[in-house]
Amino acid sequence: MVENKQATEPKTPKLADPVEASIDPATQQMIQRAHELGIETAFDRAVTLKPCNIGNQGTCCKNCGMGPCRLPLTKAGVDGEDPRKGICGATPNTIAARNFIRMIAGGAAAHSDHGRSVAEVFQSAARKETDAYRIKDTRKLIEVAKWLGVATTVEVDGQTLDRDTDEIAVEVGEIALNEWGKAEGELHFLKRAPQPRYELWKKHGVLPRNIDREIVEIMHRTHIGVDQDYRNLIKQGTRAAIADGWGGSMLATELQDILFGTPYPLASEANLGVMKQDMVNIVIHGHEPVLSEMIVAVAGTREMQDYARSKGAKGIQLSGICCTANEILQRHGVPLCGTFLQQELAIITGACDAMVVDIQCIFQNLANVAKCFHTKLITTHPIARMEQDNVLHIEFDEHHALEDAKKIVMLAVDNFQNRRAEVMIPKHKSPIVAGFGVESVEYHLGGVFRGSYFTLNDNIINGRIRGIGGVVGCNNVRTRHNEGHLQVVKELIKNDIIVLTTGCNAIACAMEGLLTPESAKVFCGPGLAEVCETVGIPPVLHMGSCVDNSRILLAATEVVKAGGLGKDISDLPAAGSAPEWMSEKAISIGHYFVASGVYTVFGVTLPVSGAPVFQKYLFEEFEKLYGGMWDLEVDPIKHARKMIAHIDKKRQALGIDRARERIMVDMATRRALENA
Ligand code: XCC
Ligand code: SF4
Repeated sequence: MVENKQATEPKTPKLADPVEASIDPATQQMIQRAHELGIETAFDRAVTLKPCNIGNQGTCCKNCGMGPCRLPLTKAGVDGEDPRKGICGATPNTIAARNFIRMIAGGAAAHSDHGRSVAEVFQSAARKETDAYRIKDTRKLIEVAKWLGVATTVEVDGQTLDRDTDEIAVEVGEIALNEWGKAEGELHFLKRAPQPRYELWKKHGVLPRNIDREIVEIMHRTHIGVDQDYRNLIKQGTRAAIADGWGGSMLATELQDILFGTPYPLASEANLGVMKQDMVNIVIHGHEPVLSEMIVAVAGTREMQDYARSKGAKGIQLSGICCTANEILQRHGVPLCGTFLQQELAIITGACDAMVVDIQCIFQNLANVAKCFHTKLITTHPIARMEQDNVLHIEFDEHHALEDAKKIVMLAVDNFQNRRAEVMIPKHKSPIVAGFGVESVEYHLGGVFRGSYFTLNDNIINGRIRGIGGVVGCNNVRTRHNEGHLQVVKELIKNDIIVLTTGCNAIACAMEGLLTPESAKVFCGPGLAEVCETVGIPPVLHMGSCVDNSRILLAATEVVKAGGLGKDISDLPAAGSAPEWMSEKAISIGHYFVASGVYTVFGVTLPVSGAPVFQKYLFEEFEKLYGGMWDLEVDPIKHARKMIAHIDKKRQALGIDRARERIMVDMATRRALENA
């Protein structure tokens, strides 16, 4: 036996099947390329590293040194009383709820800390401590000032005059930063929600006091021997999630818009094919646009373009991965290089002269991949560094922002001539229109002179648009890359549901060509197609990065305010989805959607299945409490149909289900007339 074993050949590592791993041809091509070059990616690791079945169920607790206590739910399930307990007696519900809200804490912390960084830069800009940043959108500054309780006018000799915007900005900065740690009161932006929603939160005792406190309290409550009632635990999870969506994330979005400009629709391109063989490729990856804004500014200068030419390149091509990509796309039209799961592949093209990363969703394996090429991998944020020694760290500081950005761009340009022979950039890319937001939806659907949400509401009421789907979130290597995203979105628009998208779902839709007005004719039901063609918008509206899910909350609020569709977000014919989620941030987003009254379906898996009572609480009881609830559906078509069924349920409750039937007849009749 022993001899036999020695005689066997060393095992070749199992590799991912490119076609099974992704539906995107560029991604398939690059996975194949990685195999040829002997480079391992996340797709390969997913084949050999199986997920833990107990963690997957949410029932592994390692919150103290007596554990980890693992309480798997067997296939047979539990009949009668559940005998499972940790050493301390914690039930599966307690354990799953603790784990779940710790995920919310992680996600809310990530979004909100990003918001805090932006607020700090905002403060420096307002105080004029930096030349690199200044207030760009004063209209939005005034609007946000009002929500933060900052006076925008002054009384002088009995006359009301506009207050100096510099003064307003300083005060906005101070009050905004205070939202993270103020000792009293509640978050200012909560009042932006429809009033019944605010009152409901108040009634349930989940109005967040300040952002940091709600996150800290989760860590306290989930410590051994504190909160041991899943209902009370998730209540704090709700409070922290609201502090994310209507607090940290919303502040990030609003302050970024004021500093860098509110996005308006613009054209660009998406997928690995945006990289250029004969240009210096700088790929920007992460989430915070504070640095990438500067790189965009610097890379576009005559000086840097000339410098690139002096090194034999035709110029500098910027592109982005993950949400930093979405940020610089929506404000500058910088093309999208790819989604979360394409980050390693961008380097494997051999044409990435520098990958610049900030925070969140950055694979540590990028360093190992970069080692196989000439690529400079540059970390820039003090809280996000890598242990590998081929990684450069150029710490970015808003006080010398332009210098830092210039250093990075020059490093990339200098590296162009170190490229080796093995460049292979996939040809695939799609044209896109991105940069939608609360303001531009109003503009497009209402027109210049009567910008409002009435037109959107009219079209929902008359049934041309059946409802609204918010489809967002990550890629997850446990499911075929982009397949869930695209099947869900296509099924929705086919059924006349307009889709608002952010994050990696937005990038997936971009790569598929769904972000063009022309796609309406190809993929949409007749009602939605007609609306899109009339106003010239895509059926899938790119609303930005993951913190910009706050735009979806505010757009939903505008729809409520425009009238005719109920009094609260939970009355709207709308549903949320994250078909390929993976990050803790997605859990926080999912939960603030639910707490805001939205039925929200996740794909892949949800770490609550090992605690059926807690799961039922989230999936069913929550609807009675908040009007929104969680669901899990792995099959993308069923996933979309569940959303559609919910939307139809809401249409019926509003009494507008009949209208939709009529409009369909009308359309057919009209078509017949037109053709006659
Ligand atoms: Fe990250 Fe924001 Fe998820 Fe994409 S969608 S994988 S969190 S980049 Ni936010
Ligand atoms: Fe086990 Fe309880 Fe400790 Fe968790 S807190 S590891 S369930 S003893």
